Amino acid sequence: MTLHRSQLAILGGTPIFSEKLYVGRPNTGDRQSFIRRVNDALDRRWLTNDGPYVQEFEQRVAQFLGVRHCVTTCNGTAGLQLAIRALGLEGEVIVPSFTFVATPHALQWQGITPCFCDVQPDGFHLDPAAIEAAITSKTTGILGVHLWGRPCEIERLQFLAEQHNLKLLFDAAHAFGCSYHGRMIGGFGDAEVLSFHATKVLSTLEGGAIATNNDAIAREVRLLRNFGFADGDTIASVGINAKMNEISAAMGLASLERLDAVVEANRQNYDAYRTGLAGINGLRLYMYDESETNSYYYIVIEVDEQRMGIDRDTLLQVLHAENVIARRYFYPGCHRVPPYTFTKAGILPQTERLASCTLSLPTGETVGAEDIRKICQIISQASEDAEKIRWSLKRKHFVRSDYPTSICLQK
Ligand code: T4K
Repeated sequence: MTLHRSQLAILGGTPIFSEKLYVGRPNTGDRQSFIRRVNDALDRRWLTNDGPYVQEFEQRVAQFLGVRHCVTTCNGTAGLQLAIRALGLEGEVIVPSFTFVATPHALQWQGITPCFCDVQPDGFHLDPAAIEAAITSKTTGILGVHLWGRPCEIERLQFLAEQHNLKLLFDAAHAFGCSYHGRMIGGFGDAEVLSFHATKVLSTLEGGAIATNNDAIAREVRLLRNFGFADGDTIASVGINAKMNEISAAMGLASLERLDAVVEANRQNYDAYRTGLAGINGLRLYMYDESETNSYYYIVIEVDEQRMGIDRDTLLQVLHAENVIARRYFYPGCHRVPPYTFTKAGILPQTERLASCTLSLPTGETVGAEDIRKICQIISQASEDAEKIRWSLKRKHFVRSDYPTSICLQK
């Protein structure tokens, strides 16, 4: 199907997709094996509290990651909270602002101040130079984020942590199935925290895990996730309830069984986007490092308004009008949202730049090559029609806000 210029929905045409296409549409695993396990769990009447599917899932994930311990949790945020507690973090912890708000929330929730640091000038991970400048006498750790499945500069962060006697924790919510220098993410730093939320490449509906090679940390997070119970009667620490249940673990196992197929679908989608977006002036698709193992799960573009003729937010409106529900992950940057606005504005230039020009596009098993061809056509068309779109939006805004409804004749 060819998209004609006059057909862009934002200019009055019919949306090219009749149903909404989402970023983060869940991959649902092997349905038969999920349902079989749900029935087993119901028959067994063991539904949570370290059940057999949770144990099997933990073993399989640990094996897959090549780590000594995988301790599952009810979600990734709780995993971060437990890991932060088990590492004994306090005072200030250095963290990027360009991340999902769960990262600083997990610190702030425990009375620890997230100390927002800018990301590298040419990338989207914590900038080691900025970290070094941000370390104070109150700093106890660095919390790096492997954003969009791309690993941080782990070696440099490790070096800084050792040099300044800081703990090193990674938010690996996006990075299941990705490697750094050939080793799977999960085994770096003092611990790494994964998310298995429904929108992630590996899903347990809601869920997460702490992966670590440190026996003491693993033991502590196991206690913390179960009220601090060391055994039936002994309470060893002030824990919470952050346990994964059997239905989630059943989904995790079913999801692991389909992981290769999901990654292959993601890879094909990434290739289709590369082809479809090539040659659009001012548009950059963030590439994967092919020398590493990737899940290819995040399709992120950067819009250069000057060269493309259209800004990111207008492109977002164009896509939404076509039922392509692209997302501005992670706008506007955590330092720009309450309760974190105490951070001085303007001191994180690269974060602010990224927050204003990046867009995440739909991918995953529910998105096909033909869908991607159309999405790329819309983006290309938006660039060509930028002037028309701008005028159309200005006119709509002007008509809506500046005139009484009775004389609103234009659409
Ligand atoms: N650290 C980082 C770096 C993270 O990105 C996250 C979570 C965490 C930590 C915390 O991990 P968890 O505690 O969540 O395990 C979504 C996810 O809920 C969240 O897990 C994820 N990151 C974040 C990046 O995205 P929202 O607020 O954007 O969710 P929502 O409801 O807008 O849905 C996202 C998209 O997925 C939409 O396009 C709709 C689609 N969707 C969603 C669900 C739940 C579906 O199509 N079906 C579904 O069932 O946070």
